[in-house]
Amino acid sequence: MSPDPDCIFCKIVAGQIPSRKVYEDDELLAFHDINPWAPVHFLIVPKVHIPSMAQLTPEHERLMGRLMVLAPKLALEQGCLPYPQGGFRIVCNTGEHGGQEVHHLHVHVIGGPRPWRKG
Ligand code: IU
Repeated sequence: MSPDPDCIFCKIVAGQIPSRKVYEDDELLAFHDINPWAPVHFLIVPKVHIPSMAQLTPEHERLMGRLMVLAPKLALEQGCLPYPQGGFRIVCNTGEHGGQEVHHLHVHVIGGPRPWRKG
């Protein structure tokens, strides 16, 4: 899917809006959440504009697999302690009832010592 000119995460992907980058490759971007719930809180997004998990098709399996394998690696790099004493939470809000506010698929990676503000 081509970039959505009204999508804030497409603008972050394009570098039109700055972000605190955690990781980037040709398909994926990770950046710190501007309103963190916990000591570690970053988002991983596919660079292509997919509105939410609800639009995923089998052609996205490799991309989403890469995203999920990347998450634990970046979590450790960002200061989450190793499993099982440490670990992290993955959240992917989908649609209105899922609490999704930004309609460009993103996975929250949240961790660090508790208590956290949410969850
Ligand atoms: P959602 O509810 O899963 O859609 O959450 C969107 C998240 O994106 C939320 O935690 C925001 O703080 C975060 N965010 C951001 O990091 N940078 C932005 O420019 C915007 C939202 I807009």
